[in-house]
Order: sequence, then structure tokens, then C-alpha cells
Amino acid sequence: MTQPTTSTIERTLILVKPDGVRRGLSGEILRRVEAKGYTLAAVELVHATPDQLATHYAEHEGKPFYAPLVDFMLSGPTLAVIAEGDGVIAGFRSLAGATDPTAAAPGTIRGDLGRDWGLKVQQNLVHGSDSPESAEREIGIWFPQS
Ligand code: IDP
Repeated sequence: MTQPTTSTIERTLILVKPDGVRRGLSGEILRRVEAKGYTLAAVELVHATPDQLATHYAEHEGKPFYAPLVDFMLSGPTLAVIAEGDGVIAGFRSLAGATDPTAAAPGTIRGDLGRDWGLKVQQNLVHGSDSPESAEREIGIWFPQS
């Protein structure tokens, strides 16, 4: 008798933020995503616009870190990636580690590669969608042609 299998193939939006691109870490970050077994479905270097960032970070508008975050995201190109795989949404967030690179666990992208920037928590190398709804919304922002 064959066991029923449950598969949760998903897609997520990953961003290598401007600090990651500037520091030449895009390849290392994508290597970790692929080594985990996820597939890269689209990769594009994007210079974000203020409108794109206002939509992407709408939930943070009004918070003290919002303006510095948007300024930072405008400071250079971002690598936008669609990754696919079983459980990739939670799986990539686990690979990324805690938001603050100083607190992120060793073994994670932010824990291994993120620098202690003092109060500049926004420079934490990567973004990953946090739910299927966010993933579809964010993919539409960064890959409007898709
Ligand atoms: P996440 O990226 O780990 O999901 P969120 O809480 O969704 O974290 O915040 C989005 C982004 O906003 C973070 O990745 C980080 O760049 C920035 N951010 C969040 N909290 C702070 C803060 O307290 N200070 C500075 N930047 C922050």
C-alpha cells in the first residue's frame, strides 16, 4: 500500500538587499538557497523605485525605522529572486535567521554573514516573504511582468 504524500510546493520572494549585493555575497546567498534544495525560478538585478518600496514595506510605514530602511533600499541594486520548493517560505526564513544580524544564530545567512551595524538593523542582507499571500503580493511588486 502506498502512503499518501503531502506536498507543499510553494514559491517565495527573496531579496538580496543592497548590502549583500555591494559586499559580493549574492552568489554565497543563492548557493545556500540551492544547497538546501530549492529551485531558482527567476533572478533579476533591480534598482528599486520609491513607489515599489512604499508598496513592499507598506506595513512598516510610520515606524521609526521606515525612512532609513527605504533610503538604504534605494542606495544600490537589489537582487530579486523567486525561489520554489516544498515549504520554501518558512524554509528560507529559517535559512535567513533573525531580523537583527547580531542576534541571528550562527549557521544562518544573517548570523554568519550579517555585520553588527549597531542600530542599522535594516542592513540584514536578505528579505524573505512570510506567507503565501505575501509571496504572491511581493512577487507582483518585484516581477510585475510575471
Ligand atoms: P524580517 O525582514 O526579518 O521579516 P520585518 O519585521 O518584516 O523583518 O522588517 C522588515 C525589515 O525592516 C527588516 O528586514 C529590517 O531590514 C527592517 N527592520 C525591522 N525592524 C527594524 C528595526 O528595529 N530597526 C531597523 N530596521 C528594522
